[in-house]
Amino acid sequence: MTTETTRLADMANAIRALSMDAVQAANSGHPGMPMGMADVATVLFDEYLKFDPAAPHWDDRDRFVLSAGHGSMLIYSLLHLTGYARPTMDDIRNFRQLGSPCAGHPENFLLDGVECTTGPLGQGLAMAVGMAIAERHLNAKHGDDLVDHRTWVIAGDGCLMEGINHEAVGLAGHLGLGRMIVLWDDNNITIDGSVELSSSEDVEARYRASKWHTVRCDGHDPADIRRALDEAIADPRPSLVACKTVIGKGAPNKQGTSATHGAPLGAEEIEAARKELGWSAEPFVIPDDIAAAWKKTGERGAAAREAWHQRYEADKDRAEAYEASTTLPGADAGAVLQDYIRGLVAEPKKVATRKASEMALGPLTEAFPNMIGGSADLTGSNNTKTKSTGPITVDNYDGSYVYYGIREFGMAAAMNGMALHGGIAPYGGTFLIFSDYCRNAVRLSALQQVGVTYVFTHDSIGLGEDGPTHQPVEQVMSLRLIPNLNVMRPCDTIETAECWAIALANAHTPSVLALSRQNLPQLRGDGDADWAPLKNMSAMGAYRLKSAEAARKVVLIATGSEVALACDVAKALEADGIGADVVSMPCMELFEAQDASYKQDVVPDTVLRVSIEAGTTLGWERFTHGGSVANGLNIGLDRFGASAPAEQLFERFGFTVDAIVPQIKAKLGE
Ligand SMILES: Cc1ncc(C[n+]2csc(CCOP(=O)(O)OP(=O)(O)O)c2C)c(N)n1
Ligand SMILES: [Mg+2]
Repeated sequence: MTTETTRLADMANAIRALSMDAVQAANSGHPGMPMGMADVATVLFDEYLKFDPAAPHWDDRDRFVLSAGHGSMLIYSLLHLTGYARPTMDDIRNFRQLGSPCAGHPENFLLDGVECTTGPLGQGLAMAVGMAIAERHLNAKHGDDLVDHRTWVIAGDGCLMEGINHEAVGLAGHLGLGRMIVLWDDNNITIDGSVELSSSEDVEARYRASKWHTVRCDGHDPADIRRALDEAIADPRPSLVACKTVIGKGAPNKQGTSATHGAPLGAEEIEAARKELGWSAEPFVIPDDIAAAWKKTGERGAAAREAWHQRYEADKDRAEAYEASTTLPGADAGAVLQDYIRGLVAEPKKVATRKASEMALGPLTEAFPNMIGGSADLTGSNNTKTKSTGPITVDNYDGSYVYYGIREFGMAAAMNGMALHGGIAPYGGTFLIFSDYCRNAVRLSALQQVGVTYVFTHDSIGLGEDGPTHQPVEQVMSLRLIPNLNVMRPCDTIETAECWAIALANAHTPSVLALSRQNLPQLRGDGDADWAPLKNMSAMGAYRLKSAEAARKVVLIATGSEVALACDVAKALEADGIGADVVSMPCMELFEAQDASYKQDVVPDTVLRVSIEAGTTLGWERFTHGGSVANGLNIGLDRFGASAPAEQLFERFGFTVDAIVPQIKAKLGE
């Protein structure tokens, strides 16, 4: 062997040793994938990937996504060996243990160099599509001098088999994201055994049909890997590099079988692997010469980063433009909406909240060109497009609107990727009912702490004639189950604008806007103009929209389209001398975050409380039950809807003054 071949083999074996030893120590984990892809990853990091462990957030770094997140020891090994501050060797020793950043699957919020959280197969690759869109978009704006990086993905058979892969690959091919390169760990093995057990697909043919370039290589031959990567880089299309590998490569008795996929190799097999690989070092010890070789690899990118900084410093105007266009809206969003909201106070508008969202997006997208919108083929229904947002196309990445096609999951994952890339505030729409199609990506927005805004319209039986397949029942409440997600259901134009301001102000908490198809009266306005600046009432999560006139006997709590109904119910009760507060609760999560005295003031547990929401009642008890009075009422819908005009459905399912008032009176014993 030449010294160069030996050097690369030693470096790859360091990954193999760390991976099998860490999994053995944890007595859980996945050694097969890191051992199989060690050679490919070594060539990638040693010669191709643009990165600098000393500056892990450098804007123009290449993005590396380990989509096959179960192979987490691969990325932990790479980060450690190339000189990132973390993980330390102790972190790796504590792989999968409480407190170690080396979690079971890679988490973006635990380690620099982990660009996104992976483990749910397929989503890493789909997020990489969003990163690649962000890169091309910013490149179109600022040129090669400031934005010129690639997005590399390591994906397994599972990532390519998942449904989301079809969406992601279709979108990337259509948009011609030529700087995205997927390295497929083509080992023909999944958990159950051979891929042939479950698939007969010609993966490469599918990619080619979706306008991708494909090339094959021997994933254990550095020269062949180089040849394939060079070809991938040279081709203007996104590339799939099928790397033929042996899972668990180096474990003499288990390699090539699913036995290496997700279990420790065992002391005996590790001993045999050490012999096979010629690796005599103790566990968690890297021989000095090999550690030095890896260190050098980690220092390779410093020059490129330095050169980038020099270009950045050289042109002050360009640098300022870059900073301005990559700074997220944040709290400025609220300021931008002030005039618009004052206009609504002066001249109330009765429109659907999906329309109110479009109206708020007008000034927002004009003020913040880094808002990239889109819809999964429901642009006209989700009202996500504004005058100032032109499409992003293969010929013009400078636009700010993505026609995602009928790809809800792909859209949501791509939005996560854009947000993770940085410099972009993504938002995208579909019908609320199809949030279930992209739910795991919504969950990953929350877990990854990224500021993605979901515009989910047609939020209840109020959508009418499309019927129960399209009418959300459990969706609003079930989205509220996801931690670190603000689910907002505004009741009118002003609340919708406030919710947009909240969504954009939270760069680390994603938001769902649940918006109506049907027109809703504007309920806010009175007293709003007294504030300067305007007070964002929705930011409290819930607030008293109307105070009882007669002695207060009931507090009505409602969201979205049912707030107007609650106002009508209150009016009827007041006519009979029963005082009723109306509380609008656009966001349960934000209300829960308020202090106890505010919560007690708005939703006192000394008065009968009644919730009204055209959806699942489960969960509302926390605001209506307990305290010093009898348990309250939960008016909602715990069955599927029906196909009919909206007004008839609200009538049929009891969302009327006539149906609700007697129930409240009975509770009060009146
Ligand atoms: C969406 C999803 N479904 C199932 C799993 C559980 N799972 C983890 S790895 C894996 C097999 C993946 O096979 P492959 O990508 O070929 O990985 P390899 O065995 O080659 O390492 C499965 C089913 C998961 N992590 N995500
Ligand atoms: Mg596999």
